[in-house]
Amino acid sequence: YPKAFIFDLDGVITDTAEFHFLAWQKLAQELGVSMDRQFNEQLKGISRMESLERILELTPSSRSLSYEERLRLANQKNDHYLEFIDLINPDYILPGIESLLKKIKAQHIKIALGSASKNALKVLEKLLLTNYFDYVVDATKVTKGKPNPETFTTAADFLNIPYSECIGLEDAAVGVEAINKANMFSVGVGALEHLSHADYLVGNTSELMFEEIVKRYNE
Ligand code: B16
Ligand code: MG
Repeated sequence: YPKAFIFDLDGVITDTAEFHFLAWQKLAQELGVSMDRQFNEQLKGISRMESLERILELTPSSRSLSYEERLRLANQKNDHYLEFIDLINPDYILPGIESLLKKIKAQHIKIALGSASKNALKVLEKLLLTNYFDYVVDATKVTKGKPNPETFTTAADFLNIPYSECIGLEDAAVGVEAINKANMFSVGVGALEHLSHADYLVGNTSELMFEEIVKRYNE
């Protein structure tokens, strides 16, 4: 058996991507630019400030914004996001996730979170999932975000488990890249067109089966 499972949050445990999208869209409107779901794909898994930079690239006039002004915009987006997050509850856990967490726990395998979000702890609490996690890596614990492997290696280092005995689960292309660079086994959740580099790919979370993941890991 592998010794640890490291889960991404947004897009794997819960679909906060939708709330990030709505919050960014609200900010974009306030800035007088429009952004669609297609554009939102590239924001998955990357940090708040990096996401803001990509949105500001859509508005030529924003080039001159100072760091303080950018920070204010990022905070504004987060305020919008927190309003959405306040409304979530365990019904927002994606299908198959809680049963997978239970199966992993039953085998006494460690579970960690590897998220680029500064709001990860709050989201886990809202979903009543905190107790499943032996360690939580969020954006406050790493300096280099995905696709850098630091998010995942930080979790494995804390748990004192060799990277080759860890399995990472991700919905973002940069996230799968981070897992691969850490020399862990990557499980992608999503479409082949974005995640062809995953060691094992499923279309959605309801297809995540403990036995099958372990079988692929051992192959
Ligand atoms: P925050 P993950 C990521 O979470 C999201 O995918 C990404 O869209 C977001 O910008 C990032 O967290 C930062 O979130 O603004 O809450 O700090 O997929 O790594 O769990
Ligand atoms: Mg994600």
